[in-house]
Parts: sequence; structure tokens; C-alpha cells
Amino acid sequence: MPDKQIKRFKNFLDSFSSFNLFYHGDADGLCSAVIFSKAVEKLCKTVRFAAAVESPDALPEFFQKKRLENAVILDIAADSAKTFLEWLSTKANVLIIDHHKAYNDFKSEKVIIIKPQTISAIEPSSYPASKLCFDLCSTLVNLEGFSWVASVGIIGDFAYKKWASFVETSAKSASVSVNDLEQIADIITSVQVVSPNRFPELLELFMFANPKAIIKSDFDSLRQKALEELALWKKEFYKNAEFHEKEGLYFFTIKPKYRIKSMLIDSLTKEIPDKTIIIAEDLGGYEIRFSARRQDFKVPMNSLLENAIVGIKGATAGGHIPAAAGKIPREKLLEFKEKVISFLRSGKH
Ligand SMILES: [Mn+2]
Repeated sequence: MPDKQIKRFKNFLDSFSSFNLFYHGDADGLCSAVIFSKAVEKLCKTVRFAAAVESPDALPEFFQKKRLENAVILDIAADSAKTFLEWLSTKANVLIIDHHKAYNDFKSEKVIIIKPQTISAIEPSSYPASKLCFDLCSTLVNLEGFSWVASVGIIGDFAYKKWASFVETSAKSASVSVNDLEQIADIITSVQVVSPNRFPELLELFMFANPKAIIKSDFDSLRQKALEELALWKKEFYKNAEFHEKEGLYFFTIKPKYRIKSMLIDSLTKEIPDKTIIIAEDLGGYEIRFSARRQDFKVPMNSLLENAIVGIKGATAGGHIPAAAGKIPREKLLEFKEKVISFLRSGKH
């Protein structure tokens, strides 16, 4: 890791006695928040505030009401919202630890952006924020006892292959199996699906409990509920999803009871890794959120979605090559789909 970035990171931690965390509400995001909080605790400092956030566009509302000295943003590409970040940097000191696409060279004394792209040759989607957080914080404090948390984040973000020996070693030293860690990642995903308002409680549990206690906690019943919902929607997908054979695209619009989209598409992409899958989730609001997956790296999902929202006001999109997401006003869904198809046809990627 470049010394200059570690130095800025250390200075940031030295400058405050308490921190405000904003983490992505998924397995990798929560694990990043746990690791950062553990490091802060070891430095005899505190986390004042922590919130799970669904996407970068959910960030601004937090800063309109509150005046915050600092903001630590984990596993969220806040640099994709440049105007917001510029505005935020006039109000708070910002630390972003993230592994999504790097959007621009945001240069400000008050903003530190740490991404795998600047420190290693590993494809950024395979270097989860929780592992990045672990490596970064480990330069300051000893976090050996919490390597299993980074492993849960790694599993949650599909990066197990890349870090197999790290995950296996950390499972062993926590006296659990890799399977147990997978189950914990599923528990976090289930909270994301069934009960996202329980993230603060889950973070609390991770701060005090060992892996076995997390598996035995009542959060495991949420996992059962989410798995039932998942089975239902998978059946629905194979029956009713639009398949565009020439473009290698599955397009599926759902109106689910729970926010099943991410869990569903992550499960489907394991079964159909060499096709583009897009799921649009209609929860009845003004906007429709969508996710895209493809595991063979033949089409970049981030560029595909970014291209499909060009010129659509109020739409956002971004992410990784194999996994990306975004949102659009509901009346633009058809236009969005047509742009996706024409991008795939053009072969511009
Ligand atoms: Mn992540």
C-alpha cells in the first residue's frame, strides 16, 4: 500500500475522537463497518453514528439535517456523485473506502478516497471493501481476531476464489467452517431483504458476538424467511423472465413483497454466469431500481447501465464489471430496456 495514502488515513483517524459511518447495507458493507469500528475501538475512540445506506444517492439526506465533523463512507461509490462530494467537502472531512469503479480524480484536502485501483493490480470487484478496510486498519492496529469478519464480506461479494486461503485460515482461527461464514453472509443478505431497518441491531451483534453466536441468534429466522421468498422468485424467473437470445440477455421485472432483487440476482448469476441478467424491482414508488450481473466479464455491467440511462433525468447507475445497479423514474423503464438491448447489439463493449 502506498505510504502516502496510509499516512493520510492515519492522519484522518488521529484528527478525531469519534466517527460517523455510512456503510452499504449488504454483507460487504456491514463487515467493513464492523472492521472499521473495531479498529476505532482499539484506538480508544468511538463511533458516534452509523447508518446502512442502500446506494450513493441516499447519502445527501443525512447531511442536510445534521452537521457532521467527519464522514466515513464504506463500500459506497460516493465519488460517482461529484457535485454532492464537492458540497460535502465544504462541510465535513471525508474518508471513502470503496472498491467500485473509480469515477474521477477528486482532489481535495478534505476528501480521502481509497480504492484497490490505486494500491493493487487486483480487479477491484474482487477486492471487497471489508478486506480493503481490514488491510488498511491492520497497518495501525492488530485485527487478527476479526479476520473472519473480512472473510464474511469477501464471501458476500463473490470474492472467495481470489482470497480462498485467507478465508480458510480465518475460519480456522475463529473455530468455524467456511460454511458457517457463508451462513453468516446469508444472514446479512436476509436482513437487507426482509428487515433493512434492523441493520443497527445487526452491527451491534457483530461488535460483541462470535460467529457461532451470530448463527444462533434470532436473525437466523430472517434467513429462513428470505430463502423461502428467494425460492419463489427463482421459480418465477425461470418461468416468466424475458430472454433475448441474440443479446444473451435475461430481463425480468418484479413486484415483490420484500426487496429481494439483490439476493435473487446473485443467486441466478451463479447458475447463468455467461448471460447478462437484469432485474428491475418495482416497489410501487416513483422510481424503479435495477441490478445487472454477468460473471464472464464479456460485457461490463457498469458501462451497460451507465449507457442506458444517458439523457434520462433523475436516473443513476454504476458499479463493477460483473455487478452493477441503479434507478430510473418508472415511466422510463421501457426506454431503459431498449437502450440496454441496443448497447448489447452494437457490440460497443
Ligand atoms: Mn462491496
